[in-house]
Amino acid sequence: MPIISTNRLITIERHIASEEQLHPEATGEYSGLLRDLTLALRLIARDVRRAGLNDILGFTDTTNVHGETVKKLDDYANDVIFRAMDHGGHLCVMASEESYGLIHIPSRYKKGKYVLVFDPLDGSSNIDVNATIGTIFSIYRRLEPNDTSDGSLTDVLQPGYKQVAAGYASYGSAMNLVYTSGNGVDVFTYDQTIGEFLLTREKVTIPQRGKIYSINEGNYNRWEPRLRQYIDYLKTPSDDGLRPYSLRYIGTAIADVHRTLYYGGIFMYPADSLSPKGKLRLMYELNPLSMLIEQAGGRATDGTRRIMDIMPTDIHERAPVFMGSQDDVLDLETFLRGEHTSQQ
Ligand code: AHM
Ligand code: MG
Repeated sequence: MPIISTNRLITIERHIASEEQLHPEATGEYSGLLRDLTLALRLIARDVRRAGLNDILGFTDTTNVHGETVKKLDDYANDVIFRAMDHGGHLCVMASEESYGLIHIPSRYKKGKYVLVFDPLDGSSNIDVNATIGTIFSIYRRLEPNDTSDGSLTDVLQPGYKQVAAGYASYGSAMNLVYTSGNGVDVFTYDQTIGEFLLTREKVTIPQRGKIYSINEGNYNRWEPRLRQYIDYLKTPSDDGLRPYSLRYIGTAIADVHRTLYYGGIFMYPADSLSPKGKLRLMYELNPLSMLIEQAGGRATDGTRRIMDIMPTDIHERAPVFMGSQDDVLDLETFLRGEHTSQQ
C-alpha cells in the first residue's frame, strides 16, 4: 500500500474551497468554519506534543459530566475549540463531551447557520502513555437556516444522517485529519514546518472484509452469548484461511477506527450487563465516525439499526457500536440475530 496516494500538493483550505464550488449556493461560511476549526486542531496538537514538557499532565480536581476524571489536556482542548469557534459568526450553538449542556455563542457575536458537536480529546486514558489520542467533530446545519438567534437543543439533537461534515484529528506519530463532507473520505497530514495540512490520501475506501477485530475483550463475560459466539468464531481457524482474525485494541476509538478504515475488519464497543448502551457516545463519537466509515464504503450499526438513523434524545447518550468492513459487520449481525450456521 503506498504511503502517499496522491501527488497533487493541496492544502486543506484549497481542498475545502474547491469542494465548496460544487455547491453554487455556498456563501463561504462553511470554509470559514473549517479554517477556524483547523486552527484549534493545530493548537491542540502542539500542546499534546508538549504535554510532558509543560508538566501539564495529571488530573484536575474535577470530573467530567460522566463522572470520569478529567485531565488538564481535555479541559485545554475543550477551551481551545470554544475560543477558536465562538466568534467566527459561523455557528449558532455547540456541544461537547466535556460540557454538560449546550455551549452558547456569546451574545456579542453573530450567530451562524451551523452547529458543531465535538469530543475535544478522545482516548484520554492514553495521554500519559503517549499513545494516539484525537479530536472528533461533527457539523450540522441549524434547523431554521435563516434564524439569527441562539441555536437550541433541537438544533443539536439531529440524527447522524443529517451531518454536513464530520472528521477527526489524530495526534499520533503524525497528525492526520480525516474528513468527509459527504463526498468521500480524504486524509490530510500536518506538516508542522509550514503549518499546513496537506492532502495525503484521497477518497479512502475500506476493504470489503478485513482480518482484524477490535474490542475490549476483558468484558467478554458480560456480553450476550451471541456476541461471545461471534468472537469465538473469529478466533477459530478456518480451512479457507480467512480466520483466525488478529486482535488489535488501542483503547482510543479514533485510533482503532483509523486502522479499521485503512486495513478493514471490525471495531466494536458493545452493550454488556453493566452498560446496557455500551460506552461510546452517539453524538460526538459514533455519528462522526459512522459517517466516515460509510463514506469509505463500510457499515456502522448498533447490531440492528444504522447508527446514523438513531434519533438522539440527549447530547451525551451512548449506543453500542459495530463498525468497519461491510462483510465483517454483516457477519456480526447474522450472529446477533442467531442466524449463523456452523457451515458458514
Ligand atoms: P474518553 O472519551 O474518556 O476518552 O473514552 C472514550 C474511549 C474511546 O476512545 C475508546 O474506544 C474507549 O473509551 C475505550 O474504553 P475501554 O477502556 O473501556 O476499552
Ligand atoms: Mg471520547
